Amino acid sequence: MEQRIRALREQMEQRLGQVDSKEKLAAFWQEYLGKKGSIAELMKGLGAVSKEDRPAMGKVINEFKAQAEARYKALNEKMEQLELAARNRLEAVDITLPAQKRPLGGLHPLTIVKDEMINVFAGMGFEIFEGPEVEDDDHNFTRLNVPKDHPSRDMQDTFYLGGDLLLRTQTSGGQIRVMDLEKPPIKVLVPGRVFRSDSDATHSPMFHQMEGLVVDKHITLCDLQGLLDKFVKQIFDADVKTRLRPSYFPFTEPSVEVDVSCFECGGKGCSLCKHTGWIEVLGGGVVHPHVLENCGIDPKEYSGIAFGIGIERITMLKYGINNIGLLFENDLRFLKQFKE
Ligand code: 2NM
Repeated sequence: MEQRIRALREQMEQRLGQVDSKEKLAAFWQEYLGKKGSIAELMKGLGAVSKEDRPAMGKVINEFKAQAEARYKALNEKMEQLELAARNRLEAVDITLPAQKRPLGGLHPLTIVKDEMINVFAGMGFEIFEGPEVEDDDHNFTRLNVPKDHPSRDMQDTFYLGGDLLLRTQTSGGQIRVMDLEKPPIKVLVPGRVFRSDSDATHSPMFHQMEGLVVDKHITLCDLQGLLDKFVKQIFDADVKTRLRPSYFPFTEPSVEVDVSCFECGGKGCSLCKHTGWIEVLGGGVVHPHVLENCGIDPKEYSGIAFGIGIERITMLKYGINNIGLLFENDLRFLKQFKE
């Protein structure tokens, strides 16, 4: 029996070298330490050994068992370490890899230009006020010196909502509200969406306007000219000139149309300025005394200037956009060109 044990122990040491997986290690355990394994078999065989030899033999078998268990334990630990190392390799995260770039949106060209315009006027001390898009007839027309059934109401095709309500055709109702709330000096800018039943390459039924109002003592048309001259120089080009042409609005008297010298050709004449050297950019005038009166401001003491600028128009001129529809279609191929 001793010989057999020695042979088994040698065989076991050889077998150890071949164990390179958890499965093979489990088979190793079964073979030597399992219920039907070699060591259990040897234990059974002890019965056939003589009484005198039995304790010594049992000791040798136990030594074998302890050795097998120690070998198994060591291998199992080594196997677990290898497994952990393999898993760490597989799950490793390279924190030096650059992060995946996600597509990021940009500002709409109308927003870019609106912000630029607000910055210019804020620099001149204007405050920003916003009025409602759904206006009443009183704020949109009557108190702006456009009485009921007056033909100038036909100048803009209005979307009526029934009753006294309508979609504002300009933001001037906002200025009326400011004059109701505050006494002069007033210096306010009212940006917002306006609505007119009009649609072609340069007109959209919804567009954006920015109106301004200054009311104080001794305000004149000169102040308007100076203010708007500074505005166009900052928005277009420091070299552009302005010119005022007489015009008509019911809420201003005198009323003017403001042109800038063509920033494309410098005034020589080109397709942008239709060979006139000048481009119309906005309208304004001296606030009609009736409008001030309608807001409880004494026109003998105070005077005002007001202007209205179409944000789409300025945007189209600045970026050479020839169709207003492009500003509302939200085609990414168009919008991407304005990403900073
Ligand atoms: C324009 C042109 C001329 C204007 C007038 C007023 C108010 F409320 F003060 F009477 N707000 N806006 C005005 C005047 C607007 O847009 C082309």
